[in-house]
Amino acid sequence: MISSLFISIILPLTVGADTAEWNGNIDEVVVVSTSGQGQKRSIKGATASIDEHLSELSQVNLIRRGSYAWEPVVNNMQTERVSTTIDGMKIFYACTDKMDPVTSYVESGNLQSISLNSGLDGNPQATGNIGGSLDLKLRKVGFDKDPLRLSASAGHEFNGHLQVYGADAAVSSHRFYSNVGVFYRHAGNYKTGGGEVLPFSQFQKVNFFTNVGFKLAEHDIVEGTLIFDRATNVGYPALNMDVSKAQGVITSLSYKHLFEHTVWNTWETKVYYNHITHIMDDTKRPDVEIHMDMPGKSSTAGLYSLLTGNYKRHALQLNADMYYNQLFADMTMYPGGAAPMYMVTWPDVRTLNTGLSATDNLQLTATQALRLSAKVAWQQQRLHNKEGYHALKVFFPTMTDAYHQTTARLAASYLLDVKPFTVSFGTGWGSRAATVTEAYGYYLNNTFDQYDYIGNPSLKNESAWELNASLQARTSKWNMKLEGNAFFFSNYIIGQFETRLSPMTIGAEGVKVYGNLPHASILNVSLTSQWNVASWLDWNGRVSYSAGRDDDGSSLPLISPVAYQSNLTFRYQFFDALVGVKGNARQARYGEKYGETKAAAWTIFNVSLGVNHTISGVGLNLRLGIENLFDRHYATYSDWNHIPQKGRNVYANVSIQL
Ligand SMILES: [Cu+2]
Repeated sequence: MISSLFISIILPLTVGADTAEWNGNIDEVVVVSTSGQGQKRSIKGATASIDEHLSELSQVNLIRRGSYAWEPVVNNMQTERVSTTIDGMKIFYACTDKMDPVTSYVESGNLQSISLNSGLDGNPQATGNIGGSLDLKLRKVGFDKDPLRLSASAGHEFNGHLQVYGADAAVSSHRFYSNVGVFYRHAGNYKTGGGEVLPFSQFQKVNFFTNVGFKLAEHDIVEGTLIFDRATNVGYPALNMDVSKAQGVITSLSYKHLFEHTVWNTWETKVYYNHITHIMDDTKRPDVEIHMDMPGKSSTAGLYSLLTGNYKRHALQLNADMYYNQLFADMTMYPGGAAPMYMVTWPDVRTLNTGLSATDNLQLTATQALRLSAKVAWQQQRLHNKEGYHALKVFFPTMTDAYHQTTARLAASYLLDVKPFTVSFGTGWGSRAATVTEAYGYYLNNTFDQYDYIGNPSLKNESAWELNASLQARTSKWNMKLEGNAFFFSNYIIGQFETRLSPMTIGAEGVKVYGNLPHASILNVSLTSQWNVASWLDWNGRVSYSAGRDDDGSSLPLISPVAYQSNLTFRYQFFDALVGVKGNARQARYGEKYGETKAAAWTIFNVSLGVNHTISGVGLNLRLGIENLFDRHYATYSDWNHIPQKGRNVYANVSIQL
């Protein structure tokens, strides 16, 4: 099937989705758990965090401000240019400092898989996805499976004394199913290479999850989800503040009709609501000159309706969606001996967004396929907080308290499969509206370049053309793939120097206001290969190159240097062992103009040993490993303010399925 050809299996430990769901548009999938025997597909085993699962996707990098809540970067584009949805639900972070990417409000035990659509060809619910879209697929046991299945997992990492515990149950019958799970993580401060303790790298998290499904009739299904996730005492060693509480409540209810003997396959309509509370805390930091309270909250209500079908050689998806999001953040400063100072940093922005999307996977011949996708979205924004609105109006006297934007994306790709080669070409165009921070943020201190940032309500939509191509050659024993994509932006949104304003944060270098650059470009190229050397030995390797330029040819910040990794996997009966190396070259080009400092080259080695066995219906999965075997002291380009990574880390994880 041509649809499976769109799934590129990069690492031997990532496999394609095993659901019956049509997934022709997905570029890459990492399986977090399977509904079958409950085996997890991560190098670290059952207790790996979502961030660690995300790091297995070859197009994803992670910006790390501490041990917890890493920010996914897709095709070298951050949150602003990436859509993240949970089972198609929109959810927006509540921190003005990006401490809480939405992936931090779920736990890996909540998920079946994470799918990535690269570039402008997003999943149906995605908007603003120039770099790509991530959809976190929730774990659903489904109907007519084993009546009861229980699983439990526990993990310990010696560096930082990370403890992970999880337990979940799944019940299934012909008319009803349910998953219920609880998860807990706790970590102290970790040691960097050489043995020094990194203060404020601790965290704690609890998560409760349930999913239920009922059959109203043989072809009519109602499904519901509830996730409660609370992180407390989270340290951010790269920032000036920590988080005392980050809490998410995620709910949904959906109705699905399955068609028989028609063009249509499924029609699913989901309503959802989620609420996030984020409370920052600097009370544990020494030498705080001015103590600050900085809470933020985000709530989103939405719905989507997705119709899928097959007509002759077409596989179609039609989607309508709508969401209403409310974002508010403020800050109170307590200068010693003086009256507190209050300001609104996100002026209670209410966004109503409506979109229509269509995709068609067209099987032209047995060896050729064409894929087309399009989405158009209308957005209305209103600033409900008068104080925040008037503060911003001082800088933008002509601004109003309401804005409208229309955004769109179009993508087309062609695939030719002539054994042993597979060739693909694609192109697309898409636009995004400025984020709330970019349009209306007020004196948000960015510790990356030490500037205070002010939003700009008169920003134009950013847009980009994308070109992509790949060439894959494979036999039964080996597989090699060269792929690349390039994005050519117009009105690229980035902070620009504003020398007429003075900063508010003590120690800040100055003020930047978001603006549109006429042009910018981002290029990514990678070569991956896999070789099944013998029945007991696999080898895989990957090397990638990326570049980002602004309108005058200067390097954009946070673009990956040359990165490489290679693994040898040995298998014997139900044992496997892995020896891996990964690293980055020196960051030859870095965003000096944007306040970035150069990251040094690094190489680390990892080893692990796994046992994966089922004895009389009881599945056992054991994983022992050492990360950063030689205790190298290093920081990657995406470690915020070059906070060092973990030194040598010995871990042991176990999971049992009944
Ligand atoms: Cu925060």
